[in-house]
Amino acid sequence: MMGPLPNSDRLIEALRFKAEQLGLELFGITTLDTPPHLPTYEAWIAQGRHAGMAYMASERNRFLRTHPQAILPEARALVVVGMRYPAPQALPPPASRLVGRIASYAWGKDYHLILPVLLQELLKVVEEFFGHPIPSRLYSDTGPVLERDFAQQAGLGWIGKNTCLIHPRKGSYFLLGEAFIGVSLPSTPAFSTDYCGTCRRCIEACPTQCILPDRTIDAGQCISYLTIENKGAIPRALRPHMGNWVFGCDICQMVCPWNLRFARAEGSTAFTMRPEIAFPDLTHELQLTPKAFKERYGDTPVMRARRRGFLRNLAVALGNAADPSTVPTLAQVLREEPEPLIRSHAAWALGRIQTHAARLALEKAYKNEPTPEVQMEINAALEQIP
Ligand code: B12
Ligand code: SF4
Ligand code: SF4
Repeated sequence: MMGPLPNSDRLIEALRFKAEQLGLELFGITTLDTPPHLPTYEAWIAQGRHAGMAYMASERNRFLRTHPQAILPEARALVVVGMRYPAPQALPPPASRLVGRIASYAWGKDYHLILPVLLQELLKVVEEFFGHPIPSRLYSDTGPVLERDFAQQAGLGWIGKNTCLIHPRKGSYFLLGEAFIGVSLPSTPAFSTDYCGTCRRCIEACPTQCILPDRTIDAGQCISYLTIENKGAIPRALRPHMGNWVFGCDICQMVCPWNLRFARAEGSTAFTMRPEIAFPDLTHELQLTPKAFKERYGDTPVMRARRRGFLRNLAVALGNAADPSTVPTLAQVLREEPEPLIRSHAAWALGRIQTHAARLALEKAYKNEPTPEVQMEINAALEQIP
């Protein structure tokens, strides 16, 4: 364990400079004290707002979020960084109604793979300064850490009503990462101003009205949760609100004045943009084989939904488009797709289309359907068709 540092200002400037070079536009340092809004997290868990993300409520998770020092006993400081991703408006949506929409943080290589590598590079500055290895632990959405609270403590921005960390001249399209390090460093000043003021745009724009008054989200209702973290069926009542979002949701950030003013079309230099995945062709991708899904999304965050969850989301988006031209594809998926979860949501989509052909497809599929849950969805869909 290292004691307080001589020349720490010089080290911090060198770290800030290196962070910029690596494309980490937000940088700060804070202590390993219990995060100030821990009670907000505890209340969120107690109210079951974490929905199916059971890991968020485990004993271990709650203990480590409360006692960050226990994550790495040698740690004496926390370096927090932010990597910019492209604004969702960077790419204009195609004219076709039959495309889905992927949240823009996922338009490239998975940040879980990028940020730890950049943090490792950044820490070389500390090791070079001391001339020997320094104990460290790196996270980016990969551990039991209240990342936004620490980012605000390290001065990276404030937490908006949409619960995102927002920088007053750069907006909120940032992914966060942290390095617990075994040396004491002076903290950068915490960010103490709340620039939301009387604005409520995010609250009003949220399609499922899941933004709560205490700057938390009712995750079980959030499109981001429903399309990424939720592993089972999407509640029927919420499906119509999802529009064409098939992985994540950017609405509460897209309407934020701080993004409208300051977001940039391009992400950090470290963000490898893949424009071709932003607006998936719904009928084409609903037929992706496991191999084709992996080839297309293998190194992107979309893998988190797996093929099963992603194709489920595509079916919901097709139901919301309700275009009769998609009946043959949906009917084929309902007959031939091995995964019951996808068949269920394809049945719902057919029920939304409401044509004679959609009814016939549902009736025909019902006869050969082996899974009771899918049969129930088919019945519910048939009830929707007058
Ligand atoms: C679980 C989770 C989700 C869940 C729940 C989101 C939520 N808001 O709770 C779901 C799946 C819905 C989700 C969605 C998204 N997520 Co997410 N998610 C997480 C995760 C793993 C934990 C968040 C958490 O602990 N939630 C519980 C709540 C209670 O805590 P919190 O959100 O951190 O909120 C704190 C503040 O609000 C603070 N607070 C409360 N009141 C007040 C008042 C004031 C004045 C202040 C200053 C602070 C404050 O207290 C809370 C507890 O400390 C973090 C990574 C991590 N380990 O932190 C990423 C993380 C928050 N997600 C991230 C991203 C990018 C997203 C999406 C934008 C992805 C997308 N496009 O679909 C959306 C955004 C939705 C939204 N508006 O939040 C980024 C956010 C970056 C940023 N700029 O803020 C993170 C930090 C991942 C990362 N490493 O970059 N996410
Ligand atoms: S990500 Fe979408 S659904 Fe979730 S809170 Fe924001 S606007 Fe609402
Ligand atoms: S839209 Fe308005 S209220 Fe919501 S986070 Fe942005 S500034 Fe705050």
